[in-house]
Amino acid sequence: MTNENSILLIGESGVGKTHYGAQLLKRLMKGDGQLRMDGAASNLEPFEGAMEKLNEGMSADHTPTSLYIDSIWPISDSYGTRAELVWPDYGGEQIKDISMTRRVPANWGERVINSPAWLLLVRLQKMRTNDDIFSKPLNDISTSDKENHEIQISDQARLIELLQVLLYVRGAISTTQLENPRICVLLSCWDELGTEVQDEQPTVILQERLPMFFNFLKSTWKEPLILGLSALERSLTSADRDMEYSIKGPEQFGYIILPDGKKSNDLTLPIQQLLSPDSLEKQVVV
Ligand SMILES: Nc1nc2c(ncn2[C@@H]2O[C@H](COP(=O)(O)OP(=O)(O)OP(=O)(O)O)[C@@H](O)[C@H]2O)c(=O)[nH]1
Ligand SMILES: [Mg+2]
Repeated sequence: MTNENSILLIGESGVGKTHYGAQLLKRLMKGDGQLRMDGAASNLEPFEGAMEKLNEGMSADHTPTSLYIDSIWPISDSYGTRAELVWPDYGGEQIKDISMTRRVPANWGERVINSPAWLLLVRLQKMRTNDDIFSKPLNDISTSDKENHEIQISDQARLIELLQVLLYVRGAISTTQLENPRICVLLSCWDELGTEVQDEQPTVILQERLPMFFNFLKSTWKEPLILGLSALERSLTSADRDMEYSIKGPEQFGYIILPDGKKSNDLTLPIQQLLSPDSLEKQVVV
């Protein structure tokens, strides 16, 4: 099987991979976005449970750490182009392990090398930004807890480390900016960011919140795509049902934030962009 339409979905635990997968699957089946399901999908197990929970207005569980399943979705776009999308679900600890140990298991190595497009999910609410001279007087930083000072790299540095490890494995070391693999950074759980950022451009928010990572991304890739994602549109819990959600149906919820800050409720857009770049202008007009 060729990998030309596989997406390497990269995201640590809790960034929203499974919920996005489940919502995306629902949209593809409903078929009112840029991409739709065109044939029988296989290996849907990881998402079935999550879709059931969402139907009830509840959130789904954490994916078991060691699980890795490639789900295969035959899709087509509005121009009739067909593709087989390989969409994985896995326990996000596998990603954290790669950046912490700097070891890439053989099966991950293969995926990293073969996939034409990387989709990195980053949940800003979960990223800790360390104090530096801009947020705290230098005195406070240098005198704090010298004794049991545990050296830990910052979350931003860990993300950069991760991408560098993956690029190294792929052999994509270059003095010019990369065109391949294509990359899209999806700022997930956008609804958590509060109302003051709702109309901001995802690029601006990423630059503000994770400046070092943003600069790495911009200097490494020629055209990194940065979008916002709220797969659920609001927080759900695993204990209480959100009645409005279950009455209206989860497919009425969720949105993408486009580069210009506008909302689109077509959750298939990032995939469509990664599989056929150059078409965002066409999309935005729609
Ligand atoms: N507010 C809000 N919460 C979300 C959204 N998407 C997912 N969540 C919540 O975020 C948590 C983690 O989402 P998952 O999809 O399970 O994350 P994951 O990346 O699959 O995590 P692992 O399975 O541990 O790798 C869940 O409690 C979801 O309810 C969203 O768009 N908005
Ligand atoms: Mg999961």
